[in-house]
Amino acid sequence: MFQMNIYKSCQMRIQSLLTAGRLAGLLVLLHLALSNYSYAQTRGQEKNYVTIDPGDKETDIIRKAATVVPSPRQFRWQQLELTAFLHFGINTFTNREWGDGKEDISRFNPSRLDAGQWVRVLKAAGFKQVIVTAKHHDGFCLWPSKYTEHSIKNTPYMHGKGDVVKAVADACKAQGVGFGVYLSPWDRNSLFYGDSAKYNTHFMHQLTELLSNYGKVDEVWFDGANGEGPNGKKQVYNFDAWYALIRRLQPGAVIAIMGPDVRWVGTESGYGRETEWSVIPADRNMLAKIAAGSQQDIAFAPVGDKTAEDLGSREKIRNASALVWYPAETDVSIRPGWFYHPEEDRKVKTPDKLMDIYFNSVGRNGVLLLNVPPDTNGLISQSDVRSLQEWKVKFDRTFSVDYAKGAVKKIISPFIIELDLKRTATFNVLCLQENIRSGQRVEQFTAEYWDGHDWKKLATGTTIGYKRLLKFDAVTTGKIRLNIGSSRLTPELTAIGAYRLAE
Ligand code: FUL
Repeated sequence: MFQMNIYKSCQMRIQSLLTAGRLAGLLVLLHLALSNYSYAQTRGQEKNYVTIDPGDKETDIIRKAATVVPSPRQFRWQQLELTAFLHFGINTFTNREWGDGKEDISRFNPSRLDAGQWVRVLKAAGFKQVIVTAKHHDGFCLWPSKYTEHSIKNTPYMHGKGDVVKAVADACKAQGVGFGVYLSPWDRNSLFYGDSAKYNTHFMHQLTELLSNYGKVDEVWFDGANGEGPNGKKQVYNFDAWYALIRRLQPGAVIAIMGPDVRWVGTESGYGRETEWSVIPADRNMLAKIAAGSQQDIAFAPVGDKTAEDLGSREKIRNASALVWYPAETDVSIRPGWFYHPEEDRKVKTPDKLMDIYFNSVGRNGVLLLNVPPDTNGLISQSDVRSLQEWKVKFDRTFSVDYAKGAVKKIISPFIIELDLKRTATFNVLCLQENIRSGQRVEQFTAEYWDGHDWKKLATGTTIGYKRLLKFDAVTTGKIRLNIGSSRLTPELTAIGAYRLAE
């Protein structure tokens, strides 16, 4: 059952038990993870980080990189594929993107707020987890925090008795959707901000409220904005203390962006990297601290520019002192802005654009975090609902028929697999997945099809990771071949699927 869940997203699973290669040491064939999942779990170092020893040669480093695996919470998160952001707050009512913390919060009064509708719309569109902006940079709290007056408790909404964080948390629980909170470290309202120790304590109080009073929290999202405090004082965030608190109160939650579990992909366009490694260089000193037990289980310390073109190739990891599993989250808004603005009703991303974003985020080894901001009524507006619905129809039509399902697989060599579809089919999408519970390994591949006389190129690529989607001009064929040109260790694929993009 569990295995079914893991691999459900690509309908075709390589079912044959071609696991002769289980015998370690043998240079084996493509491991087919459905059959050797438990094996993969018990072998290797099973950590989401590894240190590089001074004597390690490049081959040792590559092998180490190939066996770094996601933590259970990272793995759960990766499988969600689609997560959503709900930017909602005082900015919704002032029609701004960034409030300055001086807003008149009596303007916050959604007339028909229905968090059930938010979650329903998103769930129907395929989203598995939602993150609400409990507090944005303006400091306005969507829950009745005891630690500030700048909160929903002092607005006309429900005569101060409203709690939007609770409404979202309850709707998520009722509908079986994951729940997360965005708590902006930058707070332009708090008088403590800039007085580092005081503000850090204040922030811990707010985090404690959010992590204690709303049931299970699956993701905590921090951005890196760090503006000046009053009088030009610089606020230094005590991230370590915040992480420890989150691990204590909500051990299952991934901590994203300014956090140890999930990395910002580096743009807000919705388009991830062509080559996306989930294993990247880390700071050895930081890892040493983890090992010492001061921050059990917090492996955070990636180094370098997160927007760079290449984060984890051989070139990048060659001189690393440590490596960490730190996967990419691709955040983008369905509209130009993060908050709702009526003038953007006609600028909502089209279903085709959303599909393209899916291919270039989830299909590039990332998780999509799509922002869908509720309007001043407190509802997701019709323009957004329509676009999401139409996208979902296309999505289902595209991925409901896997032309490679039931194909006969032939292992030609350790790095070549051939699929005989047993009929001819016309398709223009390939879906490849690696068994990331063993590590991310594939560095280069070419997919081909048999045109009746010869093998012809379909697509080439570098990384696969959790999922790689490839689009090409439609072909009609009875056979597909996958050539792994380069892999850090024996590749383990969990899926090869062939689909036709819906018109
Ligand atoms: C950024 C913020 O400054 C934006 O307003 C938005 O919330 C985005 C998701 O994160 O850091």
